[in-house]
Amino acid sequence: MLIARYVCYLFAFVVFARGVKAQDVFAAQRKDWLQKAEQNKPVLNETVRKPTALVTLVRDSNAFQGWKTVPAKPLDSLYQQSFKKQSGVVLDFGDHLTGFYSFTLKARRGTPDGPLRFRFTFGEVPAEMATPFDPYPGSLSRAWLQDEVVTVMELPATVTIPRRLAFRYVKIDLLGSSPYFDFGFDGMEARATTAATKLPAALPANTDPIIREIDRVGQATLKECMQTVFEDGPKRDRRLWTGDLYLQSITNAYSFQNFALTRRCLYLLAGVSGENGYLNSNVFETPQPHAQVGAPFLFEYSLLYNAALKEYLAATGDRQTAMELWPVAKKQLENISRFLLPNGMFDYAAAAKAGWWLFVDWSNTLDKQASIQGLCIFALQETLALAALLGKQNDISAVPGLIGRMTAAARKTLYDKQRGVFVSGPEKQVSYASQAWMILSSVATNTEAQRAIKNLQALSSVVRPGGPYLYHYYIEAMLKCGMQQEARNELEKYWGGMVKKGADTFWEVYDPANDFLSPYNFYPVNSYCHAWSCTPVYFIRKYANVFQKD
Ligand code: RAM
Repeated sequence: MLIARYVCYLFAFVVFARGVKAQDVFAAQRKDWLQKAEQNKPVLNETVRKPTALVTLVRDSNAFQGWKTVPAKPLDSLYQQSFKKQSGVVLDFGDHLTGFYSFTLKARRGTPDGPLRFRFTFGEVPAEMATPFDPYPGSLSRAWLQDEVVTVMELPATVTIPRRLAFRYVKIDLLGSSPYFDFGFDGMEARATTAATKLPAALPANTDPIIREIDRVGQATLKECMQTVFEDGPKRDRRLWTGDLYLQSITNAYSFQNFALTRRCLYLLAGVSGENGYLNSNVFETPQPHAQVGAPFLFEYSLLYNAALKEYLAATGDRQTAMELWPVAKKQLENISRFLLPNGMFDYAAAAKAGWWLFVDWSNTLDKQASIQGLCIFALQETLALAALLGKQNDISAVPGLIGRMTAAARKTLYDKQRGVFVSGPEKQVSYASQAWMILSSVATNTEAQRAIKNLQALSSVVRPGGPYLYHYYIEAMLKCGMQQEARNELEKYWGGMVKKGADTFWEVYDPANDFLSPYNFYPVNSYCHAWSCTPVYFIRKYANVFQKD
């Protein structure tokens, strides 16, 4: 009797447990969303690119990361002479490219009697050609670094390196050859790919030259990241991240306008959302779209999806897509209430303790309380705007009240009236991040906002932005509160700083005071063509009256 009862309990438990597991919030829609993602996959535009010069790497303490290139011999000398004495040569393709590299070898003298072996090292910036990769101290896979050993068994041969590469420079070292025959290169090229085809309009002739340069490099950055998704970086991590998508898609709307690509990314992220309905921070495309198992939930990225969807709808008027994805956006908001304290503050410490990733910026010292509070309010406002465009306000009728409560709590807890800045955390830390998000969420009035930004310059222990991602929001905040000239100055100083240091594409990490900064403990593994750095194009074109006048 007793045993029968236990068996019964066990059965009930198994059914319950399976029932819980089987409860996939978007089970009914997933297949369709992934199909739509597939239908919107772009056919990549291909261009054949050839090297333009042979260059020499030169140490220069004034150059970015201490290395620059200077013209060496004419390109022909590579092809017209034996390669045996040219090992270590560096070729310049003239500009950043993303694609597949091929080379052709021919025998020059004697009979090829043994294999040849080379190391090709591809780099986005000169220092990647000059910095030894081993012993590798980095925290991400060593294999992201683009050095490839290739063995060629027979000549003549044309070989394509299977891995897609992102580079401007390639160094070729000879690792093995036979003394009984001579050989040389007979040609090389790269098949460059991008999903950006339509060219953005030219800027007016009287646009300041530095703005023009920033716009050109920004466009190149976005173009290179536009592959079969908006990648974060074509060298690394080569995948779609929600936070990067938001910035890329708003920039795309003001430049290349490949809206099918944005649509694809929105569907992809929805299609691989967790069974709980919450979005993953990033997606891999092959062999089947999938998320990274066990990756931490990146809270604010899931919320920024809503902003991306709203901006997509506003730019395209594509109601059908927005309607289909509306349930995803609505679902993400649930997480805000999960750690909401009765006083209206989001309990960021509890969320972090529960394993959520609160990113905001690459910074070890930043306190994220104010930023996350601001991000939540911003996302609520953006979702409300999306609902208004779709006539779905009734679906989220509690949101206006929640915005009010969280705003009031932020003002009470985070605003230091005396010092005229927003503070964050138990130490009442002052940072660029906190001011930016308090402004973007409209917690600050315009007067308070302007005062806070000005005070940042005067205060001594302020946590500065760690990279271009936060710089974007800082500039957007200044534009929002009426500091147009200051926003332009900061954009010119920061992104113009990269241009002056020779950037062909904008970088993932940039600290004007430290060229060697890396979140991954090894600067060559940083990405030097990075999604979240492309947004000057958005600023310059959206706020034409600020940036396009001389
Ligand atoms: C890195 C990438 C990516 C970013 C995440 C948070 O892996 O730089 O762009 O979104 O971090």
